[in-house]
Amino acid sequence: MSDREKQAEEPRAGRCAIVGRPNVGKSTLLNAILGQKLVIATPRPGTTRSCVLGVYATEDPPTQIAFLDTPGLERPRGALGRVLIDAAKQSLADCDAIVFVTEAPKASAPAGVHDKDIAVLEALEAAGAPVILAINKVDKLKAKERLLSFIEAYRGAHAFEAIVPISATRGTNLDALLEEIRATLPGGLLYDPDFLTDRPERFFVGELIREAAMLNTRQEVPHGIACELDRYVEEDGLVRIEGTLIVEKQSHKAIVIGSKGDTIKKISTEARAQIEALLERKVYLRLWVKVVPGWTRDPVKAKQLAIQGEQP
Ligand SMILES: Nc1nc2c(ncn2[C@@H]2O[C@H](COP(=O)(O)OP(=O)(O)OP(=O)(O)O)[C@@H](O)[C@H]2O)c(=O)[nH]1
Ligand SMILES: [Mg+2]
Repeated sequence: MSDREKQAEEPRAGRCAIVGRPNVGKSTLLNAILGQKLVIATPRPGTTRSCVLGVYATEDPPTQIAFLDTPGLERPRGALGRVLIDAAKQSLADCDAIVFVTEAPKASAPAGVHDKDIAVLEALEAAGAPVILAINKVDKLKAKERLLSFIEAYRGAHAFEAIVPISATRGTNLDALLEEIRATLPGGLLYDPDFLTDRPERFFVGELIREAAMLNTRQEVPHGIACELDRYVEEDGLVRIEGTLIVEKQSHKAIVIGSKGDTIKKISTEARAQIEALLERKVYLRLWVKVVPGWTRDPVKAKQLAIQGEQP
């Protein structure tokens, strides 16, 4: 066996942050790599509010990649925006590799590096770890030849380890992306073989409730939704959960409840189905809605509510 072949089979492990501007598909990518739904993903920018670890492991060749899903990086808007950006930037410290996710260009987009990616790139330069560019959503690309000039523009903006066009929803090219990440990692293994995440089940329960609420509301309402769990007990083979959806305006509370309570009922039914799939147990779920006026603009409340469920 040549040295090169031996190196290719050596165990390798490390931490890899997944970063990029909001809505490019970071969380969808993590779920696709793990082959299961771990983190929430919605069509609304600003879905992810804190960094979540998800460990990808395979035996062939022995590899463990501790991915960190992060909130989208953008110019901060309001106190909540600052909390999200601080969390994403912190994830860049101590990582062995970075996957920078961007989106394939829309037909109407000007040529070159996306405006909002320029600021993300500045944060990555400061981090110093090798960066792999993943160009996501290539399934939506109509004019494939645009991809070549897009790649050229990004190549000129940073010395990427590799540039890999992918589709997280279709699973396209994820093996190639994993191979590129693996090549940047140090030797050895780090984690217990069945270690998946650093968060307790109840964190993901709160996230699934927030996801259902975000998916069933429109405009500025999803941005200001948070979820707190008031009760979480296991008894008689079922899990009893009571949670409060927090909104920032009285008018938003009316939207979340809906006429005759239709919307909150729908949110509750969808969240319960997702939670039952996660816990593999029957779930009793009761939801309340509370207004905390302007919480996304208050630095203390934004921090508290954005990191709900996080271990102290
Ligand atoms: N067509 C297509 N849509 C995708 C792909 N990957 C993600 N999406 C969609 O893009 C939207 C945003 O996905 P997320 O995974 O929540 O994006 P994110 O980057 O984590 O967003 P934030 O957490 O807000 O920063 C969702 O509607 C996804 O279904 C893809 O490969 N192709
Ligand atoms: Mg996300």
